[in-house]
Amino acid sequence: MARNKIALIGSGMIGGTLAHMIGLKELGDVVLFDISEGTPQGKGLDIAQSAPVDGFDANFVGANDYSAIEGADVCIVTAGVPRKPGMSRDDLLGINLKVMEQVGAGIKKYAPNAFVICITNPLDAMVWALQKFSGLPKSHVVGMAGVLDSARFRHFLADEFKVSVEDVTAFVLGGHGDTMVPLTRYSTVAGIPLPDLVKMGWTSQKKLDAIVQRTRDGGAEIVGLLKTGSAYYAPASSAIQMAESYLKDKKRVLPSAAHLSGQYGLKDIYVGVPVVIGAGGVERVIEIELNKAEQKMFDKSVESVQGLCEACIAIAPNLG
Ligand code: A3D
Repeated sequence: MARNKIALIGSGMIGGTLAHMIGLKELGDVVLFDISEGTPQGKGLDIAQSAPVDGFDANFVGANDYSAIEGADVCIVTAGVPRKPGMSRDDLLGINLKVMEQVGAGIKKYAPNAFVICITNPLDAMVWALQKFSGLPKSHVVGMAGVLDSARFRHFLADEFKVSVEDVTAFVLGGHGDTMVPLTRYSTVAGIPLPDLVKMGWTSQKKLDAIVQRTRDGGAEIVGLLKTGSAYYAPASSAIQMAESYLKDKKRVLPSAAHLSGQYGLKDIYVGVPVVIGAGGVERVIEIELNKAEQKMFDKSVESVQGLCEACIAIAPNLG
């Protein structure tokens, strides 16, 4: 059986990390694509030279022409620009929307059967635009944010409780931005919901609130430290988990920016919700019940995503 072909559209910090992880996990052959000449070729060669040391078999091809992604099973899109300190994700909209138009055309022409995972920010608006520009089925275009936001939440919680990250599950809903909704009621340590852990004296409500806020600001904290760009290790790991669930038909339940067509009372919008990812792409959107306070936070988050989509339409009226 031939190996899977995974195309990485954008070979910057996340793209390079993705390529390395795909090799280490032997998920398939990799095409690194970028407009920057030499970058994808150089990274591909460097990673290929690590293969004999780490003992994995995969081909790594660097390219500046979309024809190289022909027939890809999965495309992971990071093309565009990341944030610098002081910038919000939304400040990237104008530049990255144009990039999505090119990427969408490239995927439409050469990899129309792929499962596409978008990472480019502002995430919820970019994945929405990418689906429209590419014309691929909505089940096959999804955005990565929830796995990362949940992972950040899990890390902070495990640190606070002094337990293994493996025993902490966390749920984050809504758009990938300052309005994201970490759901404490659905987040647990070995099945025990966080509000119960507060009652049990494991932590205080005040500390939990601070962790929720730190999760919301998780991306900005790293941008502030790095100064030259944004996070890339955890974003790459998160996208790999989604790709693996598709390629191996694992049917993982993962929070992802998915297209809604009536679920949660919303239409034609991408926003973070729990979904099942398997060989059919996004096979199911899971609708969970929200209490009043959660619904209010979710509505606010959705409103901000809608605002970004309207800003996209103002730039590219064909998206409307
Ligand atoms: P970076 O290292 O700058 O890589 C981006 C790459 O895209 C560069 O190599 C560029 O040359 C390339 N590029 C620019 N324009 C084009 C184009 N038209 N076609 C093809 N390639 C192009 O950034 P990064 O890898 O750190 O981040 C990539 C994106 O992911 C940014 O938009 C970040 O904001 C975003 N990001 C999202 C998350 C989420 O959780 C959603 C997390 C972290 C970063």
